[in-house]
Amino acid sequence: MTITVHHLSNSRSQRVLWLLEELGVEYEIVAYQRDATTSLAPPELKGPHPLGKSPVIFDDGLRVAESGAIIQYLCERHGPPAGSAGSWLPDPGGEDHVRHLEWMQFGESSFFVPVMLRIYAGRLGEAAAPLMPRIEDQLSAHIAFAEDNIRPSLHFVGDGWSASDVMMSFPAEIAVMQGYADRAPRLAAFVEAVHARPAWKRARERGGAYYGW
Ligand SMILES: N[C@@H](CCC(=O)N[C@@H](CS)C(=O)NCC(=O)O)C(=O)O
Repeated sequence: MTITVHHLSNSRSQRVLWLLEELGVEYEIVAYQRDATTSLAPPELKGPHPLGKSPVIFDDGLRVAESGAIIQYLCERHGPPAGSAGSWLPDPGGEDHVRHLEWMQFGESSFFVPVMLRIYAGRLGEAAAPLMPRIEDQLSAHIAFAEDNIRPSLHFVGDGWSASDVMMSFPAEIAVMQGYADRAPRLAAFVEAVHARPAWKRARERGGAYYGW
C-alpha cells in the first residue's frame, strides 16, 4: 500500500513530503506545476480535490485534504503512538497537547488571513491604500506572536521535533520570504534548522521546486 501525494510545486504540500520522509513511509507523488503567469494550480488538480488545492493525499483509497488534517492523520496512522518515543505527537493528556492543538491551527486559520489579504489587496495598487496599514499591522503581529512563542529550543511544542513544527514551517518560511528575518531571528533560525533536516532535503529533492530553497 502506497500513499499518493498530489503535490503542487512551490506550495505547503512540502510539509507533507517532509513528514513522510521523517516517518519513513513509502509514498508516490503526482506532480502539478503552478501556472507561470498566474501562479495558480492547473485545472487537473480539481480531479483529486474539487477546490483544486494541494496538498491532498490518498491512503489506500481514503482521501485526506487540508495540510493540518493530513499531518495529524499521518502521525496517528503511520507513526508511533502519541507521546511514545519517535512520535511526532505529544501525549494527549498533557499541556503540550493543548499547545499542539493551537499551533496546528494557527498557521492556516489565523496567520494566513493577513498573508492572503496582503497578496490580494497588493494587486489593487492605490485603491488598497486605506487597507494596507491594518493588513501590515496584522501580519507583523502574527509573525511577532510566533517569534515570541517559539521555544528557546526552536520548537513550537516541547523540545523535540513535532507535528507543530511541520505545520509552522510554512508560516516561518513566509515570514523569511516577506523580509522579516531581522525582526524574527528565531523564526529564521528555525527555518534553517528545518531545511538542514536530511528528511526535508530528500522531500525537496523528490518534490522539486520550492521557492528559492
Ligand atoms: N488550508 C489548505 C490550503 C490549501 C491551499 O490553498 N493550497 C495552495 C498551495 S500552497 C494551492 O493549492 N493553491 C493553488 C490555487 O489556489 O490555485 C491546506 O492547509 O491544505
